[in-house]
Amino acid sequence: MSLREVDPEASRIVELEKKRQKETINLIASENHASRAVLEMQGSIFTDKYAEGYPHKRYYGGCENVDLLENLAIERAKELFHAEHANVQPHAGAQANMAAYFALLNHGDTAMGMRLTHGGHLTHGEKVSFSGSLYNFIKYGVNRETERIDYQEIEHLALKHRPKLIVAGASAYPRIIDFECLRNIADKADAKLMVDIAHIAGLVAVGLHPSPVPYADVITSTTHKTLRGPRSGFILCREELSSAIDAAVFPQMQGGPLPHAIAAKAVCFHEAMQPDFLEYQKATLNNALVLAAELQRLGLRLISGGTDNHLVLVDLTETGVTGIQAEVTLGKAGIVVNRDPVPFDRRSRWVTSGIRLGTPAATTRGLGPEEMKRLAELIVRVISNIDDTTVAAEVKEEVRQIATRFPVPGIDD
Ligand code: DSN
Repeated sequence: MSLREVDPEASRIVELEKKRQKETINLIASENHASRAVLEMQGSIFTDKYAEGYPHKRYYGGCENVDLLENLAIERAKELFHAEHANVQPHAGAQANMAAYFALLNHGDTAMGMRLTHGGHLTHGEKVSFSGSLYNFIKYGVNRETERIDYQEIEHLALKHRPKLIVAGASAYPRIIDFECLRNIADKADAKLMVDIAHIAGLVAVGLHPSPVPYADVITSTTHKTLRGPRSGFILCREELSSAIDAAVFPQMQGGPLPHAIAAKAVCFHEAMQPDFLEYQKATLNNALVLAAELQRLGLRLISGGTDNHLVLVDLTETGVTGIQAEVTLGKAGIVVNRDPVPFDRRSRWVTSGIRLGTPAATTRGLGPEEMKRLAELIVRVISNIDDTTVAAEVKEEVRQIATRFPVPGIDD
């Protein structure tokens, strides 16, 4: 029986979500639209299987096909990123990071990570996360003038605090990260280097962002952002750390893996090795550049003055509009974004002074530079008329007209 027949109430919510996705434009930098093939695999009968352990070393019978799929995903991840070892079992990015810490640190050890308010991530040592309560994280950030990562500060802090691990990578940082420089700092401080490429994995896979693989001891990632796969995570590492990483993922951190998600990751890595994936990533970058230039031309201030990657961080301080107001009102106008703190933000993390805009999802649907320019104009129009519900309604109708010209993979194909 179909979902509609079994559960009309839940099915109706799926239809509402399809309508929302089709009629709005998604500029959330950490989201994307997975292909029908990825969705099909994630909804496949591998959902039914338990497979604790690793290929050919399982705690359950009947794993011969899961073994084939997990090995396929592992080999593809290694090939895509030129890595020595891959673990494709983490359920998501936070779990990948937790396993990496379990493998590299003891409770109470000192590590370093980027401040959330400067673009870092909860699991890079924020107090409200397991990472900040289990470990002694020293935080680094961006330079107040350049709004770029302050590598001198990192070196100074690393030599002062002698962390066992330096964590790099970000959720809201629009610039290239210098992994070679971080490796040199880690070596001087006798620390290991971990890089979380959750946001930039798709760009790294095709060489449009320098790869951390030659420099980092461990690399963690999600698969659903620029990489455009299922909602999940994975870890890459040097061979010498493979046993420690594998043991940290299972049995230390997780129980049974999600074979349907591993299967969908295999498809995602395959798609990322196809020539059109490079073209997609180039278009994502170009769209971000166009969006950034147009927003600036129209008077908005961008953190660090622009972007080198798939995202733009807008500082709304001078407009008097808060991040939460912008997120809510743009949402009413059909432009889906998320609020974000800007470096040295005076507002709370709930309210914030910024919004983060990303182009991966819109580019997947085929929106190009012309649409980015128009979106920038519409964003500025909404922000300049933040209390005017008529403006939001007018913009919503125009956004709906633009959005419905561009099919959503998995819905319209
Ligand atoms: N929540 C993700 C993001 O939006 O960047 C990171 O985990």
